[in-house]
Amino acid sequence: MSVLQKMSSAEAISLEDKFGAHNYHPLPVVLSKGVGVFVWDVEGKKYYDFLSAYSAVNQGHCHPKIVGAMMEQAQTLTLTSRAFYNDKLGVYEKYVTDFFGFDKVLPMNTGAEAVETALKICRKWAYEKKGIPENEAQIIVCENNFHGRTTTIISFSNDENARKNFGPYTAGFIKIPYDDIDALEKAITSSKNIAGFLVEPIQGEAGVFVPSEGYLTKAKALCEANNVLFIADEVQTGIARTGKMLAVHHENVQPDLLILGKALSGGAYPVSAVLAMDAVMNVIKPGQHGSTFGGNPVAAAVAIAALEVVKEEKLDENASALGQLFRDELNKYIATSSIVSLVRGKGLLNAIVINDNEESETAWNICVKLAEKGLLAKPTHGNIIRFAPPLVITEYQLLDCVGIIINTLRDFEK
Ligand code: IF1
Repeated sequence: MSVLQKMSSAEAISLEDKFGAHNYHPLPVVLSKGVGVFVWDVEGKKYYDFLSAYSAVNQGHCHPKIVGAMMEQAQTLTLTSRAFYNDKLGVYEKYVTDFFGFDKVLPMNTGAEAVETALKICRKWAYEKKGIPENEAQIIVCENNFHGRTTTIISFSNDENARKNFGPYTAGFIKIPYDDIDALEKAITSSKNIAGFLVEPIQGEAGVFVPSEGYLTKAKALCEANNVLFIADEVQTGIARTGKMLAVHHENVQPDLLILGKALSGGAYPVSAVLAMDAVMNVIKPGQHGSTFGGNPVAAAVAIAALEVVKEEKLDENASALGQLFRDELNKYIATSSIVSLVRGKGLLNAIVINDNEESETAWNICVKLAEKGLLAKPTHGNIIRFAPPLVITEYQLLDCVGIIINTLRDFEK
C-alpha cells in the first residue's frame, strides 16, 4: 500500500497520535481538500472554513492564480540561497515595498522569524542610531500578546502554557497592559533605553481584542516623540483581514517596522517579511542576518500573486462589508441569547464570547457541533470562539454560515 493511499479519519488521527509530537489538540476533523471557502474531510464531508489557517488563507484555499504561480516557479527554480542573486527576488522586493509604502523589505519565512528579525533590527538601530548603550535596549510589549513561539518571543509572553519550562528567558522586554496609552507613556518615558514598542493592532490570539479608537495613533505619536520604533505585528491582522490592507490603516498609522506573514502567501507557502524605511533597515549589513529559504524564488512568485489577488478581488472591501454584516446579524441573536455575551472584531476577524467560565468545555463543544453542521472554527482561549473565513466569502455564503452558527448556538441556550 502506498503510504499516501486514501485512509479513514480514524487512521489518519492515529498515525499523528503515534508518530507526531503532541503539540496540538486539533478538532477531530481530517481534511484532505480545499477550494475557496470550503474544505473537505477524508470521508468527503464538506465544511465552511471559518479559521482560514489562522488568517493565512485569506485568498481562499488553493487559489488558482497563487497555485499557478507556485507551480510555474517550482518547475523552474526553487531555491538558490542568498549566496547568489535570483531573477524573482528583486522584482518581489520592489512590488511589496511599493505595495505597502516602504523603502526596503527583509524577506523571511515564518511569522515568528519575521518578529525575531524586527526585534533584531530594532535593537541594532537602538545601539547604532539612537545611541543606547550596547545590551541595554528595552522593547515594550503588551500583556496577552501573541507573536510566535521562539524562545525570545515566549520570554515576553504571559501565557504560562506557551512559556513554562522553556527558560532561561531573553531579557530586554517591558510588559504593559494592551490598549492603555497612559501605561505606554509611563513605560516609554521611564528610561532613555527604550528602543521599540511591539504591538498587534488587534490582539488575535488573546481573543480578538480591538483597541480603543485612536490608540494606535496616540501610540505612534508617543513613539515618535520619544525616538522609539513603532513595530506593528500584522502577521494575523494584515493582508485585508480586518477590512483594510493593514489594520493600522484604520487609523492611518505607518509603522517604523511592519511585520507580515501568513496571507502574504495566501497560505500556499511559508512567506514572511519585515518592511522599513532606509533609515532603519540600513543598519543591517551583509552577513548580519539571513535565512536559507528567506527570499527564495518560489516565495517571491507566490507572494506577488497573493498580493495581486487581494488587490484585484478587492478583498479588503469585501472583508469590511461582510464583517459588518456578520456582526450585525450575530448581534440580533445575541440580544436574546443566554449563551453568547458579545461579538467583537473588525472586518472578517471576529470572535464571540461564550457566557461561561474560561475552564468550561462549552466553547469546544460548540465547535464540535459546528463541525457536525459543516462549519469549522476553534476556540482561542477558553470561552472565546474566533470566526475568520477566507475573505473571498460571498454574502450568500456568509449568511448561510450565520444561520449555521446561530442554529448551533441555540442548541446550547440554557
Ligand atoms: C500556533 C495563535 C493565531 C500571530 C501573530 C506572529 C505569529 C502569529 C500576530 C507567528 C501566529 C498562529 C501560530 C499558531 C496558531 C496561530 C495563532 F493561536 F497561536 F495565536 F493566529 F492567533 N504574530 N499565529 O498570530 O507566526 O511563526 O506561526 O508563522 O503557534 O499555534 P508563525
